[in-house]
Amino acid sequence: ASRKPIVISTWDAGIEANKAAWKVLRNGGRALDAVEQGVMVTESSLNCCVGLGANPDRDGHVTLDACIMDEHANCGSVAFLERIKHPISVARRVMEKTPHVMLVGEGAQQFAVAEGFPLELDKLSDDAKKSYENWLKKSEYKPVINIENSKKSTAAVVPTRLENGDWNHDTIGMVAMDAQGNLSGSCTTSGMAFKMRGRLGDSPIIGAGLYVDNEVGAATATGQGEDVIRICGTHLVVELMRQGLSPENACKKAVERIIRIKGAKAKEIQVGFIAINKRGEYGGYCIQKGFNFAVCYADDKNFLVDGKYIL
Ligand code: SD4
Repeated sequence: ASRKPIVISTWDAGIEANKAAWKVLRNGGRALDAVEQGVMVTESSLNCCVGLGANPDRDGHVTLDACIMDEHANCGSVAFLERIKHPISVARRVMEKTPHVMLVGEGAQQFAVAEGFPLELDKLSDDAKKSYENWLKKSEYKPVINIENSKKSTAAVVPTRLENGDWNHDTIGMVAMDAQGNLSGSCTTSGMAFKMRGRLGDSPIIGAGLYVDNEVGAATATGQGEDVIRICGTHLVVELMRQGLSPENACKKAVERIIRIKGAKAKEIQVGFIAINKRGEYGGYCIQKGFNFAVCYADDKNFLVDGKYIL
C-alpha cells in the first residue's frame, strides 16, 4: 500500500527511532530532520548497539561511522570518529557547512569540536567492557605487546547469531518520505565489534550503506559491511527500483547478488537491505532469517516486519 509520510529503519531499535522521526513527519517536517532525529535516539542509548555505548574495536576504542543524504543529493559523512555522541549530526554539518562529503578520524573529530559537539570520555559502557574482555580472552590478540599476534585474528566479529537466534548488530539505517514527498536517509554505527583499528564499513559510504534519489526511492543497509560495499548495495537497490522493481524485489536482487559472489561463504554472513520508493511502498530483504525492520506511517502504526530471506 502507498503511504506518505513514512519512515522505516533497521532492526528492532528502529521502533524507538521511528517514534522520534514520526514526531517530525506528522507535523509536516522535513524528512531530513526526521532521519537525523530518529537515529539520534539510538545513538544516545547507552548499552545499546549504536553510538558510544557500543562495542569497541580490537584495541578497545569505540569508533563511529555515519552518513546522511537529502532530497537534493546533498550528502555528508563521518568515519572512524571517536568520542562524539552524535556522529549523524556531525555528518549533517559536514553536508551543510563544508565543501566536502566525508571527514574521517582526527579531522572529523576536530571539525565536530569546532562545531560545538562535546568531546566525551574514551570510556566503554559496562556491557561493552564485558564483551571486550571476553573477546580478548578468546582472541589471544594482545594489543601493542605483540603485534605478530594480530595476524592470528584479523577478522572482526561479524554479525553473529546469538543464543536466542537473533543476530547481534550495531547499526541503524533509516529512510523516510515526508508529507511533501521528499526523501532522505541516515545511517549510523559503531561498526563491526572488535574490528581492526581504522576499519570502515559500508555505513558511512554513500551508495553502500545509504542512498537516496528523490526521483525514485531510498535504501539503507546493515550487516557485513564489506559485502555491501562490494556491490555498492544501496545504490544498486535504488537503481533497481528505477527500473521498476518494488522496494522488496530490489532489495532481494541485491541480496542475491551478494550470495552469488560469496558462494558457500554466504551462509556465514548476514546482510539486510530496506527501501522505500516515491509512492511510499516499502520492503526489505536479507540473506538469512533473523533480520527485521520497523515501519511507521501513522500515530498508531509503528511495527516490526521480519525481513524475508533467501538462505
Ligand atoms: C558495518 N554494516 O560496519 C555495519 C555493521 C552492521 O549490524 O550493520 N551491524 O559493517
